[in-house]
Amino acid sequence: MEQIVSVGIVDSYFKKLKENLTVDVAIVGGGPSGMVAAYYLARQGFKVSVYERKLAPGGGMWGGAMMFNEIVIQKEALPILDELNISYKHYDKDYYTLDSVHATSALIYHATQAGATFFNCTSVEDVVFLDNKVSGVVLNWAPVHREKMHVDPLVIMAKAVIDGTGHDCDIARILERKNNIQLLTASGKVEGERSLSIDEAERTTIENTKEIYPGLYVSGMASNGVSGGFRMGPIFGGMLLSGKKVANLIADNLNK
Ligand code: 48F
Repeated sequence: MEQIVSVGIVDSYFKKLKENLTVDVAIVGGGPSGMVAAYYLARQGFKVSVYERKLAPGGGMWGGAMMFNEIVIQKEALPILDELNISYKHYDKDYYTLDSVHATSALIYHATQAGATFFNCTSVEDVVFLDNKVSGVVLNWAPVHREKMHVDPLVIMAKAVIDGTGHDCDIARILERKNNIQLLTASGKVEGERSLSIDEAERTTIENTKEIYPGLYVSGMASNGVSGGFRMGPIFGGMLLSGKKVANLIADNLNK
């Protein structure tokens, strides 16, 4: 019995890892925008993997605002909630409230059910840079990073990479720092996030969702961080719509 359990886990984990050493789309960050992107891309038949450094995917969605576990969504994002069978209640004008635990777990369920493969406890520490294009991600265990252990990484090749790392915009920062390159932003660098301005931020999150360097796309809060947009607090419609937009952009480009 003891060996059946261990062999089953080791066999199935390494089969999964081996099958995902080359993917169509590598998504860094299992926040709401990354998971919505994973759902729409996997549903269209693309091979998608999501790397999340924490134990549980979900990013900033679980905790609502100051750990009051409710979030707000505006009406433009309702079609995504309806498609994913996520419940919401009308609150005021065009705004709705959702239980954040229900909504976050539903995003995880639908992304995995559509065929996306998640690797949790896994940090992306670099990108693969070939022929002036982002061509994959460089992985290590999140605890290796936390403990600052000197351990070399593994490489995943991908036709497209999404930086869905939220406020940190980790991957865009790694790319500009290590390769001294010009991103598709006003200064050619990561502009940095601005203070809170909800309506403006929700609009620009979607506007700033784009390919910022050949092979590297940004979604969610990372889009605003990279292009100098505002932050918005616990309203999540922009995150969901950004995830859908980046999935469509990548699908169009990969289908060309
Ligand atoms: O921050 P996060 O939830 O991303 P998002 O989709 O959503 C933003 C909102 O939660 C919120 C907001 C909306 O009102 O402003 O902040 O833009 O999730 C990002 C995920 O990326 C993981 C991190 O642990 C989090 O779960 N992450 C960050 N850097 C890395 C990473 C990395 N280098 N490797 C792997 N995962």
